[in-house]
Amino acid sequence: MPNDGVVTMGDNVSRRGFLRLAAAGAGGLMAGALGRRAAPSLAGSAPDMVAQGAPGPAAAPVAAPMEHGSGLGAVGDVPVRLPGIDPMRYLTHFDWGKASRLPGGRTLREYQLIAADHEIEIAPGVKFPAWAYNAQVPGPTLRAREGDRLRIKFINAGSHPHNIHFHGFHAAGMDGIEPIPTGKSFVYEFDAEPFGLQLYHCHVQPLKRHIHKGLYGTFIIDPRQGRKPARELVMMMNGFDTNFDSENEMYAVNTIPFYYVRYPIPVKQDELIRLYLVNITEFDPINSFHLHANFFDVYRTGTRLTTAEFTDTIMLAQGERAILEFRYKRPGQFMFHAHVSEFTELGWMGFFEVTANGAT
Ligand SMILES: [Cu+2]
Repeated sequence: MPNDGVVTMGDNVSRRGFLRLAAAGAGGLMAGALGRRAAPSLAGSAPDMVAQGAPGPAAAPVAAPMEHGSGLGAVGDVPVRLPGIDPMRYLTHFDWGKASRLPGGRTLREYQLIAADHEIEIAPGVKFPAWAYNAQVPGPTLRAREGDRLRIKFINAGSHPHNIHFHGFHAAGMDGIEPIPTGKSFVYEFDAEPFGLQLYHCHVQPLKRHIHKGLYGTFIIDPRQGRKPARELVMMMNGFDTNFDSENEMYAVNTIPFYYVRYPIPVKQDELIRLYLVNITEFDPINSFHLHANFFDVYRTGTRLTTAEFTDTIMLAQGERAILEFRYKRPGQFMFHAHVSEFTELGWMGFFEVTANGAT
């Protein structure tokens, strides 16, 4: 095995094995749990799989010791700014489109989404041959206000037919189920309704393949009257089947496993946090979110302004969304993670770093 940290697809190394090795290097906390499933071989996988690397035992990158002292966060850094998967940027970056006024005063918002093949690195040495909108996974978070007119130009620059299916109200011809061939484009146009936390994704068959390869994004329609000022964050719960055996080897929010363990999300004590939570995880029927040392108000799909649920754990099926609102009463580091324990151990975990009031 080469000791440059990369092996080829011919080597019998699995992603689970990779994480197990890395976790063992980081203190072994998760080693037992990670080894529960039999390690599938990479040999004989899907034909479009590119060479995927995984570090050998001697070369396994090990997470630096963290203040949490737990040894969590088994994988090292990946160059997130290069492949369009910067999880910190994704949290707060909204694409409002190019706005203009229509006759009569309504706002027209114009967006452009280009589907293309992009290799992304989701853990050190682990390359995933993604299909991505605008070269990022997830795609950009589109944002509009209730009643705006939306015009989305879709260009298929990928190697397969793709399209965009938007959740929401629209005409049958705008439903995004017709495949758009490679090299072609299509303009989707509809009104922004209903308000809420919506979703868009490719709807070409086989659907699970087109979605899990990375063609999905969030689509927020603000109510006309707006929402209370808050620190707004977007979290897309996703997973990656890196050896194409129809089972995820890694889980995350916002693509990179354990990213927010290594880089906790900064928030302030007492400030209102509004979390736009979406589950796009393929192959597993549910995903979930659990917040430590706190509870949150739930606004399912964000389509009502009143909450009917106050809890610390929420379960979402694939495609389901919820807006969660909460505040931290105390400073410190607080964990959040899937309450499906296996997902947690395979990457879906993070921390909020709550700064005390008055602290700089
Ligand atoms: Cu597609």
